[in-house]
Amino acid sequence: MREGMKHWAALGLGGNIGDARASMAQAIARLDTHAHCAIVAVSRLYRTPPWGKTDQAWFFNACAAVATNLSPEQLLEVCLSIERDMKRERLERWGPRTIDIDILLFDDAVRSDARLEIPHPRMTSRGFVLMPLADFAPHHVVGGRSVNEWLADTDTTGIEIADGDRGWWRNTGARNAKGTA
Ligand code: A4P
Ligand code: MG
Repeated sequence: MREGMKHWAALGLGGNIGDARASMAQAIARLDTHAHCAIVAVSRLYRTPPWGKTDQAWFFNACAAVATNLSPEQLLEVCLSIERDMKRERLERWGPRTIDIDILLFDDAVRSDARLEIPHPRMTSRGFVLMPLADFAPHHVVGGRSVNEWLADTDTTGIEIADGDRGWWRNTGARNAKGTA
């Protein structure tokens, strides 16, 4: 954990419009260059069949861990502003999107209000969240069970590794984020 950054958060990223891989890389790079956040782990990059609304393009998904001294609300604001900058289209629930950034975990916080629910309410039933999260936090306990235990009970049919190099986000992301972080 970087000095002064006392909190740990896990984020889930996904997208299925345009160059979603580049958008996700850019989002992670922007978080890493933020004055109050530092990326401490990134999962492999996954290619996943659409969940919920199935008649849409496949997604790219990944997870990242961030060290931060922001509050959960402030971190959500940072994530939403990155989404806005990347012109995310919010047309329909569970529908196509350029980029979606969810806060999955924030330390051991449990909270549920209209604006922010932690742990993310649907994370323990989604293979596209649990598989990447298990790359760096397999033993983290959520709702009484480890990430690996939830994963063992989850349908992961069709999920593929698109890039097994955990540094997949560095090239495109760092270049694109320059001057915009
Ligand atoms: N919000 C509350 N809690 C949180 C949290 N923990 N993290 C609020 C982030 N935001 C949180 O979000 C609406 C509001 O939720 C935010 O403004 C915040 O105040 P949204 O992202 O606009 O809503 P949404 O994403 O359209 O709906 P929802 O239910 O969050 O969708 P999901 O759960 O994100 O699912 N299939 C595959 N394969 N891969 C995917 O990534 N994603 C979805 C979207 C569906 N199917 C998918 C994928
Ligand atoms: Mg969301």
